[in-house]
Amino acid sequence: MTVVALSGGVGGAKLALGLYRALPAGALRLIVNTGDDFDHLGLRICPDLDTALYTLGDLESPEQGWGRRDETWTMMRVTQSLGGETWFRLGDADTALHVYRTQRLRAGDRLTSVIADLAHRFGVEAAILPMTDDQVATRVATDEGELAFQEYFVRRRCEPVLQAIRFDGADRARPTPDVVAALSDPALEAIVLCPSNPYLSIDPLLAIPELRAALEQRRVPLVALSPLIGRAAVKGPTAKIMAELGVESSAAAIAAHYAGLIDALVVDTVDAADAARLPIPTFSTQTLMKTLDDRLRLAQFMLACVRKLSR
Ligand code: FO1
Repeated sequence: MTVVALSGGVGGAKLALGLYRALPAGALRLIVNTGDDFDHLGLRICPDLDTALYTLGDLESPEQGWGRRDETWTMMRVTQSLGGETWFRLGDADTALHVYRTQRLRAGDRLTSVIADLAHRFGVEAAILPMTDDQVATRVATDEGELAFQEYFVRRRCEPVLQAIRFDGADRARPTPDVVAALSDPALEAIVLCPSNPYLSIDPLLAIPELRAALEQRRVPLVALSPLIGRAAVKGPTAKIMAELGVESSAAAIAAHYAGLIDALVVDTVDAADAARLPIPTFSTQTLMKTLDDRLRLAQFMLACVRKLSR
């Protein structure tokens, strides 16, 4: 039995960890957004992939969710003293991973095989799959002009008013053979949309034509977990972005955003009444993931919902 989950960064990785712990070794195939990836200080940075690697490898920084725990910051401190850029915080151990990956990519290795080797090194018994090995770059149109994703998200802390989002290269990008294989695996029993920001982190995945088509041609249920609890996002700028996009920050808006794609939506109990009125099956439970047990329980709940839909 296998399960495919689609994820972006920190929020999605929480559910991914729950699924990882809930499933047998090797059963989870995590398809991860690469639209946030960028070249910085001469290094190829892949934030959502690294958050997945560190989180499933039990190496992530619990305070931040991204980067590594027990980090040291000599490289950043000396970079600062040299007048280099330090707005994107790179710890020393994290930087070693970026140097290693950049070297491998420059040698011609596919991102997918570099990530697979790193997952193996970190003892991760799940497939962590870049959505594509091609170049896709999320770019954000704002009242200050168009910004590259990390410029907007980290350097400007999402302060500019967001007007539109585009995924440069997505229309030409191909899903990797590993992603296509995971979605056509006869042992596949469920597809889960993790609670990453739909507009910034899940949409890049859905913008790759053959990936979206593979999802639409699925023979198993596809269930999404809403990233909102009530009118607020659990973490990050989702509610602000939805307001700026003119979208009501509600479970109904999430269901509408994924309309035609998902078979069911899981919402928090505070949204159960709203969700009951939605045109698709909905399930409600406590969706705030504070502890590891929260992550495991929510993952088990999502898989139980899939079983109900599969009957
Ligand atoms: N996010 C921040 O808000 N500030 C940072 O300095 C930062 C550094 C960073 C370094 C490596 C990495 O893998 C992720 C990092 N992130 C940082 C998070 C990252 O920008 C976001 O997690 C994703 O791009 C959005 O999901």
